[in-house]
Amino acid sequence: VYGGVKATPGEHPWQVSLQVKPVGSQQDFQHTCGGVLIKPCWVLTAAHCISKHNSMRVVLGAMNLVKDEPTDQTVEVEKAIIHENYKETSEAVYNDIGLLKLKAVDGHCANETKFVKTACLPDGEPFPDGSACIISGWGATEKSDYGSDHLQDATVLLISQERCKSEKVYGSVLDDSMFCAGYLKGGVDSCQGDSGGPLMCQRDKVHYVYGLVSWGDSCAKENKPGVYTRITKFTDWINSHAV
Ligand code: 4AZ
Repeated sequence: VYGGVKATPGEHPWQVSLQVKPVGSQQDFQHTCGGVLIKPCWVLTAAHCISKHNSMRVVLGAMNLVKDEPTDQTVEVEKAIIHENYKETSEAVYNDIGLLKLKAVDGHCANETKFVKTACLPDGEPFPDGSACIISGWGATEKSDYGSDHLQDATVLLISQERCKSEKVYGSVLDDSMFCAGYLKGGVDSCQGDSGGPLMCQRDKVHYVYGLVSWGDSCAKENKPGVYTRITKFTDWINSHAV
């Protein structure tokens, strides 16, 4: 996250770190993406984060990824589901959504605590353009291309499809599986390593996963806001697969 601040413990209890271990390697698991806990055994993430060949795990309740914290819950991924219309081109990433089913131990995947909670899927009501929403992640920052040990967050504003499809922004490669959020002047944005993580919007004290960090032309640049998977387009898909 560019232009963000350190998150506070328990502020983003649905945020997960998706970690991958290269096959046959003796290396430890490495953070690759974010994700969002939506049910005790289900995590939503970007399809482009899902590895076909490597074993994956999820860490819940974490703040500092390089420290073992008492709030951490580490859970194996039992299976991954990639959206059937997921497509990546040189221009854009379409339908960038997937689900991870966590492996239960003694009948439990995530244990709900102050630091681990599920996020709500959006109801029918869209959030208006200009709404202030929150992104979070361990991705690259203005201080480090390698990302941040400590979870960061920032407020971003929802940008209308019309503005984001203008030629000076992303043009017609943007489709309705995506939306833009951030600031056209730049400075505050999601970045590499934040992918798959949440963009949360709040209404009446309820936090909804409204977007997933998906792509963008670099990070925090003028006229190149972050592009997010539009969760309202996928609620039926999520509800039919995460069962
Ligand atoms: C990436 O490479 C990436 N500024 C993620 C988010 C954004 C750009 C790139 C949005 O994973």
